[in-house]
Amino acid sequence: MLKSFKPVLLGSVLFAASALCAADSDLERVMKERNLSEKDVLAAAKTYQPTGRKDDYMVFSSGGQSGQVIVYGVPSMRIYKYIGVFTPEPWQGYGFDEESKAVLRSGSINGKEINWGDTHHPNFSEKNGEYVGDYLFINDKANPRIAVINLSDFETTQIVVNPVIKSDHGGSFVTPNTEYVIETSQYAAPFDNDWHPIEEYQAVYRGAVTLWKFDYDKGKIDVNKSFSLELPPYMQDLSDAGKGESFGWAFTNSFNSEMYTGGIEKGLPPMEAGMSRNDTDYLHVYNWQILEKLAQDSKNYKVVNGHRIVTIDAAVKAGALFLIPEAKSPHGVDVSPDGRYIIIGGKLDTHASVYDFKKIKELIDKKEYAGKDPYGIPILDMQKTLHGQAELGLGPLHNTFDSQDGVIYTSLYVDSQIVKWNYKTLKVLDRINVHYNIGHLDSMEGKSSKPVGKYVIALDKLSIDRFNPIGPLHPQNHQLIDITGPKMEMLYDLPIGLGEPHDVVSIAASKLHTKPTYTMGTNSRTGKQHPAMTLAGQERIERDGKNVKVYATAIRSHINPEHIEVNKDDNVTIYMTNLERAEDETHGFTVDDYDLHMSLEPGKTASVNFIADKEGVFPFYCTEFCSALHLEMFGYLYVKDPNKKYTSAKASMLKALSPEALKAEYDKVVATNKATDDVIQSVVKFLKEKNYEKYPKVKALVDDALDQYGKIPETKAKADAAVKAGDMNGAILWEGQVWQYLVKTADVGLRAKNNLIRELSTPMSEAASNGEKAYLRGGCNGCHVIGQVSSGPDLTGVLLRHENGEKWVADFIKDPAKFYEDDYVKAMINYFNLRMPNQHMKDEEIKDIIEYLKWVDENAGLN
Ligand code: K7E
Ligand code: CUA
Repeated sequence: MLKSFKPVLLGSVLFAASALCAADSDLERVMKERNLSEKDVLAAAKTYQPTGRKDDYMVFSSGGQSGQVIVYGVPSMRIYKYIGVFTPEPWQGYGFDEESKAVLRSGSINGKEINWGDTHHPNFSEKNGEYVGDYLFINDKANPRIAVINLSDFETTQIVVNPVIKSDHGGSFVTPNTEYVIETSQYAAPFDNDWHPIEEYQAVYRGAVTLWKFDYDKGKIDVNKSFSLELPPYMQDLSDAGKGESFGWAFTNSFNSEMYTGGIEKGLPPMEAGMSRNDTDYLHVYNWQILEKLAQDSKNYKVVNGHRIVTIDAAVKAGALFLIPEAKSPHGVDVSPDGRYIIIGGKLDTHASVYDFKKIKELIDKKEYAGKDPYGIPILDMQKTLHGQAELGLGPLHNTFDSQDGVIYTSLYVDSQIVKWNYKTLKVLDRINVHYNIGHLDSMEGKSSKPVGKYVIALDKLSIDRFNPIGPLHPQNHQLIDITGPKMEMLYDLPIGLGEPHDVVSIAASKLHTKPTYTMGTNSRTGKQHPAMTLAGQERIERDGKNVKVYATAIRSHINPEHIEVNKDDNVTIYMTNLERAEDETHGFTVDDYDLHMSLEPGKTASVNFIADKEGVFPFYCTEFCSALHLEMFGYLYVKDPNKKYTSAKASMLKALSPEALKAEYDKVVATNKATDDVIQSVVKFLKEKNYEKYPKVKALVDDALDQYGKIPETKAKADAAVKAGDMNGAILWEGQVWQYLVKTADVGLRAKNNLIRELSTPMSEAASNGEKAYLRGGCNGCHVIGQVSSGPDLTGVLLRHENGEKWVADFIKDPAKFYEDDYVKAMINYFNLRMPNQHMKDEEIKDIIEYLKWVDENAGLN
């Protein structure tokens, strides 16, 4: 096996043709030890991201019963974030600070707080049917709601509650220019909130599709401009919006054309039997452009719970609603990228059905109907609208598309397979086993009008034997499959440890434009400036009767104020602004025992509100390990009962230091500060000489460093004043604070310097870059550290150290032993007590290494 392995790998991405013998024998050994096949290693090479390498696609997965959205990368399948949506998420402070609570609580239903959600279908904002990485929408099936997530910071900014339906499933689907977000009911129920017995099912119970109007510029659903269409109680299911040819239309499945109502407890056959009795159910076809107009005239709609519902009658009269029989109990309905075909998974049928919108439209235009349903909705003939059916296997559920014309991938739930087929020719092309019981699947941007393909992700419901056991509740399994070749290739299994994701959507990472930090004082949930934004020097505590407002700031590494004193039962609000401007300098904030938390990314202002109903002393602290003095970033909340008498204990138990000891300590701090400042000055000199202002990223870091540095004079003045006043203790503490600022300045300054060096270094030629790789592969860095003497000599300038340096170095690498008796080399061997070994470099590699060393010399001045 290993014999046949070499040629495969030599041609592969994993190793350049110049791979060393040493390297592939290591590989062979690891493969043997870990029992990996060639295919495994190839799959690893296709998914592995070396440290620092970023993913090509970002995947947004519904979090199922967790009520959240999970974000991971492709091809690495590394998880990036869990976005709090319908459920509190403490890390982000979601549901624990006031700003996010306002969002979460806007999802309350009829006054009841809802703290969980069953998320099913995420979708991106679209332009011309193509994904735009501005917004993500997701539905909650259990408590029919839609959430809007702003992709500039991956935060949930809006939740709307459906006023007329009681559960949803066909959401959230987006029309091609994000005009509307579609949400369709699942289980029929009365629109109003009254009691209606099941005998009134056909008369009063209803389904509906809600068209939520999206205001793109505001990034918000406009509830007042949104409306619904009344539908029969057929148990509507998944939906999709038409595009291209079918623009303006939308399609929704259903599974209870029987209008069966169950009653197992009364001895009646169960729902599952009654609802799968008919051979066909109904595909609903409706035109949202016509409905939009109908919703402007009150004779076409009724108002329930303050919401407009266009009636079935009005929609039928206007030619905006039709039914087409579909194979019984279907599940997914997906419109092809060009909008011409509508593909429906059979679920209980082994077929997928392909409907041709052209044919549908012709029948509609000719008003050629096969009949009417009991609600008067025209029915179009199934056979006359079908392009055809393809026999795929057991339990076809969902579809996703490829960049190749006509190519589609369909999940088979019962068979645990993905079938690749062509919806135009109706031919099956390939199939692959997945593990196990797949629901949705998604190729990259696979449901947009321009699918990329490349990979398919299989969302497997069961994972049984795939992972280490973690108890009876198993993770879901998201499998990554390579679809670039004629045969699908399994690459990777990702256990999902948070809820049952139903669906994912994927987008090219380049289409996401996230902000690195907030504009100072931003309320991230509104995107606007927070009215309680507090800048340095504005920190204060305001009291108005029982209402106490604390305007606080956080910056490495203190919270200001550090002591907050309130009376028992005061209504306390702490507004906090993170004054940091540097990326990734997040602080968190909590008050112990009060069930509060906020996450403060740089520039963010958030707040916590609570009734101080418990008397005592409560530490509050920063919850992100933000600096070397993060543990010191805390303070105390004192809650005092104003009606109680307290006895005081002895104030201090420490003996005072002698004046000499104090003076010595003071001198030591001052000397340390001087030394630290020298380091800073050398960094500043370097930065200035190299015109750091020209590099925005470096400049941002330097600005941040100067922020810290700028606080020194004021602090230093306090120290000096303390010396004058004879308060040496105070002087030491203030000088200590000066040191804090110096250290933070130095920390950020050095980061700026490293960044600048990266900016300034000349780009490596291909040969030099190959040389660096050969250098690393050969393990040269084990002894030689560029820029510094290590267990071998520094190689900076090595080419200049010898006459005819390039040749000398090349010869030396080729056969070091030849030089062992050479005077210079002998001296080196003695000094380092090591001999340069023969690394068996090929000539080409040696040439490249010389190029690399030239590059090192060119950039030597940057160290
Ligand atoms: Cu689970 Cu789209 Cu809600 Cu199918 S759905 S599996
Ligand atoms: Cu701020 Cu830890």
